[in-house]
Amino acid sequence: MTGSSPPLRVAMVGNGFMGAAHSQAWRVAPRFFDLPLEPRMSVLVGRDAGRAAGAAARWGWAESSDDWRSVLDRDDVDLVDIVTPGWSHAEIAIAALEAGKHVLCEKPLANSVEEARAMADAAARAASRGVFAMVGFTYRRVPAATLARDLIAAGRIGTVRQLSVSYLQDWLVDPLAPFTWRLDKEQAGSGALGDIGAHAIDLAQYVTGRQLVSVSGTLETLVTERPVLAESHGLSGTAGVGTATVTVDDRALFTGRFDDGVLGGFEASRFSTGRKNALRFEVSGSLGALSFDLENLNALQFYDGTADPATRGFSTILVTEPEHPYMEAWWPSGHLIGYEHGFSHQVRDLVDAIARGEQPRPSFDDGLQVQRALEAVELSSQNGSAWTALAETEEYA
Ligand code: SOE
Repeated sequence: MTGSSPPLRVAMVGNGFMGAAHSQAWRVAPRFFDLPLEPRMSVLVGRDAGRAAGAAARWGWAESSDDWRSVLDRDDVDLVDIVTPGWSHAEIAIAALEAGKHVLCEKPLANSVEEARAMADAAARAASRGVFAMVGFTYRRVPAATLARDLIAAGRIGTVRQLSVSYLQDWLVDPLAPFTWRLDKEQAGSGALGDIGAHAIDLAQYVTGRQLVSVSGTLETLVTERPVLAESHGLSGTAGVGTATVTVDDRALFTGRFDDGVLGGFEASRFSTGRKNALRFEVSGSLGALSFDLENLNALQFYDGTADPATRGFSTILVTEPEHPYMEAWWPSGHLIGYEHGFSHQVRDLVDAIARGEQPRPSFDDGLQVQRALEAVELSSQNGSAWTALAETEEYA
């Protein structure tokens, strides 16, 4: 516990699935990590006052509000955590940074490159005053993924030659699954591409330390009309009367060229029957390879090509040792962690960076880079999968 540390008073805007995950992290992180500032769960903001009050009571926020702007006027709020759909990120984040609040914003950063650029510019202005912004690509903080990054940076697989990254889910396989905000371009920006493909892009860039420079892609919508939503539960909900038109992709397939010439293969789909939350990568190098699957998130597969040929093969590293990233704070070796721990690690890293007066990563510039990749894939798909440079997205915006 950090009882004597100065407070970091947090307001969270949004109260859906991500609101629950972030609330848990704000509560748990200071109990397992020694943080230089003590997070206080001050205000939860939701559009519906009754729901916001209920969520605040359940998750442990001191107060609730139905007006995010009023929170920005308060002196007793230091950080705004944005867990709303993409369409509202830019407006809230820019206003919060201008009001002198640090910002944590869910991914993808925005619904367009234009919005993401405005957010990155606001973040740069704020950083010059010691106010910081971070985007929530939380899977960087799964210890096995962080370890993969460390091993690649240490040269353990030699020169990276190829990689493939996929993020596979199946919650839209049923054509009667109702229309939710994630299927509406106005609200979500894009479909599988932005919702889960954004994670794949960020993770690929983070783990390999490289940046995408051009892409060639195809987007596909497999079910174009769905029943309207009666009531939402988790990602989906119950169907009401009437239908709505799906305006985003269900599946995105693309290849991407990195700045050092490496070619990567990417897939993001919500139609991968049987795959629930399978974010996978495999990176192959001149001396070895690494392979990861979020559905088995405590494990990292490592092929050491320098080992004795008689016994070498992919081996499983159980990433639960105190020597592994973040793991010293948790349980004895072999006692597994879960999906939610990445959010606590995100809080730890954010709070540490703010206390040190340093830019937390992934920054809004990192979020802008991913947004440019998303927009380049969309442009490419509209142009018969033509290779499209990320730079072209700035002209397009
Ligand atoms: C739904 O596809 C979803 O909740 C995404 O929105 C999250 O970003 C991802 O982490 C899990 O799946």
